[in-house]
Amino acid sequence: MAVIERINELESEALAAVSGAGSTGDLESVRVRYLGRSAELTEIKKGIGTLPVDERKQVGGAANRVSRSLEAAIGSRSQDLAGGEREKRLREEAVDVTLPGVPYPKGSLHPTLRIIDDVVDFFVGLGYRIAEGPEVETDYYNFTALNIPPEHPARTMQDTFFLDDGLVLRTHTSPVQIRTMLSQEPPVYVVCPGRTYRRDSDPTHTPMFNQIEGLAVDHGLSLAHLKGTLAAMARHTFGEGAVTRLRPSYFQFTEPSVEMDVSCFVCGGADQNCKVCKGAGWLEMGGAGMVDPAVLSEVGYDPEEFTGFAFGFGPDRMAMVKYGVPDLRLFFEGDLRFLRQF
Ligand code: FA5
Repeated sequence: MAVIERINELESEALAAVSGAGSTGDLESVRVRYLGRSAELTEIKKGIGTLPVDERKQVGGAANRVSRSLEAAIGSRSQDLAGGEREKRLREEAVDVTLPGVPYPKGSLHPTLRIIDDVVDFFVGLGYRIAEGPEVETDYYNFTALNIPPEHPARTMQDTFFLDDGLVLRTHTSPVQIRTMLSQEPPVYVVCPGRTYRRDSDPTHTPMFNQIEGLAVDHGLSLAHLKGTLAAMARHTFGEGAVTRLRPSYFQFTEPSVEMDVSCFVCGGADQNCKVCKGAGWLEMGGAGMVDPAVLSEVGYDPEEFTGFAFGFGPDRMAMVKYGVPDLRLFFEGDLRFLRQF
């Protein structure tokens, strides 16, 4: 019977095509061609109903047998191909972990940030909390609450950038002391790093600079606690040999007030020509003192019960002396040739 012969021919043709398929994509085309909706075999099956009754069974049987045989052949070929393709992909995508890596440029920490991290780490290690405040401050927090009333000559000690509506760019981080004390009861132990602004520009002054404020308020704190804390901080930041000294100074919000120096860690005071300390043997780090009772009263703390000490360092200056940088303005110019040296 011609139809049966054709079915057998289709089988051999299709089996040859299945073995010849080189990829799972090819195999799918073979499946569509021989078993798909408009494949010749499918058409034959659709036409079975029109055949004479005695042929229907034979043709149907042959067509079904060939369909099953093709499906089985396609299934097994498909597994072989998929396995082969996976192996090929794994081979192609294999990574040689023994090859050297591709180096990529790395940034480094800004020298000021290193000092800030170092100093803040030290105080956090002592149990201090980190506090922050806004860079645009009200006149009240920047001056008045710090015992510097309007018209007081002490205001001229800091060249202020005034904004509208009684706002200023904060000239120091000391307003964070006030914000902290107003938001909590003693004991207080905070360290407050942040950006500050003054109308200054020369090799050791920039209009934007950083400060690190510290404040401790508790029962029985004295100048001795301040001195010990500052000395330990200097040893941590500049090395075990660092020695500190306090000089009398004046701040409206501390009484007594001191200026803190650290021994020159380059020459220790032994070299008249030292580039870092210029032969002085000492480097200035910042101001400090015992919190003025007027400031404690302003924030509602009882100055009879509590005492406190506060300090404000200039980490840019500290970085300048630690890394021997002659001009502070270099820190803020963003020149990569400069920054890459650290
Ligand atoms: C103050 O700002 C006080 N608020 C510090 C203080 C805090 C005293 C708490 C007592 C208690 P002074 O103006 O000295 O103090 O500044 C402190 C440090 O900031 C200076 O020692 C210096 O390191 C740094 N500094 C000040 N002005 C500049 C500037 N224009 N550029 C870079 N650093 C500066």
